[in-house]
Amino acid sequence: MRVNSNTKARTRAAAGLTVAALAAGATAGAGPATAQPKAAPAAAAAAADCSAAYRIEQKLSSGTTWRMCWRYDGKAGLVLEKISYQPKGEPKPIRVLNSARLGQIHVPYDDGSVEYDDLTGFDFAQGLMNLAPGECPGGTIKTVKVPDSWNEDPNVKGLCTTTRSRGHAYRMQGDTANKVFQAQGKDLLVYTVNQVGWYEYMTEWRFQDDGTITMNVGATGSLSWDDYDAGDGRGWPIGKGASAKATSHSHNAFWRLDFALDGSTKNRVEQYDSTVSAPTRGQRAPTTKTTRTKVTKETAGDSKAYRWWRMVSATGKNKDGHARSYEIVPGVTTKYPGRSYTKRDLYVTQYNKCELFASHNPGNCGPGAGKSVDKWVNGQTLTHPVVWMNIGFHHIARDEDQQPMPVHWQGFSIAPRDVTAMNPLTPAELGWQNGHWRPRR
Ligand SMILES: [Cu+2]
Repeated sequence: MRVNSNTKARTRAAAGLTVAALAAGATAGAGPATAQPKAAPAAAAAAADCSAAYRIEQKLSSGTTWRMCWRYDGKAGLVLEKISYQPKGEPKPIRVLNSARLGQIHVPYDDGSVEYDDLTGFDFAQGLMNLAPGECPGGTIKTVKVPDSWNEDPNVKGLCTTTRSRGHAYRMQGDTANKVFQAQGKDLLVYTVNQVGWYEYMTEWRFQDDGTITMNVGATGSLSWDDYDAGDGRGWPIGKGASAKATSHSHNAFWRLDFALDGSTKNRVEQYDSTVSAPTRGQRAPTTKTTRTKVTKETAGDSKAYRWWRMVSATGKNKDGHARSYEIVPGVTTKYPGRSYTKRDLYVTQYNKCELFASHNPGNCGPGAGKSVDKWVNGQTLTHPVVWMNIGFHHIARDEDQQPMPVHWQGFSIAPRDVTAMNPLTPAELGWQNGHWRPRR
């Protein structure tokens, strides 16, 4: 049976946690037989950087193969490493990331009563939940050995890898014979569920057949039953009348991405901004000008309209001779200004193996190094940039949040820019339409 050994953890919810843990344990024990792991593909051995048990390799029906290794960290939970992308027509896998993981989930309550650093302080990793086969439709549930487990048996059937359709990848009316080119996109999904107090967090990684990677945290489970004492403007009435107000709070999620485009960590960082100007004499319409700023030193940045960033490969070019890159596509965020580390949307730091969590970093990274990502932005030249993305969600509860609470998602994407010379899903018939093409008659 699971018992929360961290007596400092969430004292206000501790009693509830025990009940929830009991219920979860009972459910898992009584569940149907678990999914059988599939045999590892034989071809994977050649490209393997990890043993079969820690390898994820998926060739999607559209021809794109994703490969990676996974491990499970005692604080960060799921860590994906050595992630590579190989669309059809590419002779070998293209490395994208050395490492991709959560960097923190920071949860401050609006009444100032409490705030949580869920990964470093509240046993997020130890809260890994067993998944029933139905929670991983069409996929494989891998067994994870949880470090510092609360259980007698530290093994949890907790890592799902599966595939999912995402609707149209593209559609185009051909210019002859009423031909329609269309494809349905396919994604590899990799996810875990981690319980922290009354909440259950889904950590989902989506690897699309077009090279895009989307990472999301979904919060579900239950509202914290003990946080119903908010004053005016700090909560929302839940249940009959207005006697009980669930306390509003924020979920500030951080991801830490260590890029290695084409296998090199010496990626360059660029920021792009566009300005729109009113028409001048002789112009029929407003004009838009886009400028590039090279980011050569550690930086803290803010998302805004007409701004984006990209990581550019130090070595790799596509078949058109363009440098390969991955663009950072920020998701919807409510930035929480209450702490120094949540004040900015994006941080880029020089790699340091000790700098692993955006706040409450457990490691001692040297004298005066500080414990949070904002402190690590201190002017170092970027030769091995690490990207930290901060996506916040302000949760004002609603009646529909009970019971269970519907999953609310927050996250962002990275999308390929010039990794391939054309759409990686281009059908053979259209392969000649690259660049300034003209219709063939
Ligand atoms: Cu919430």
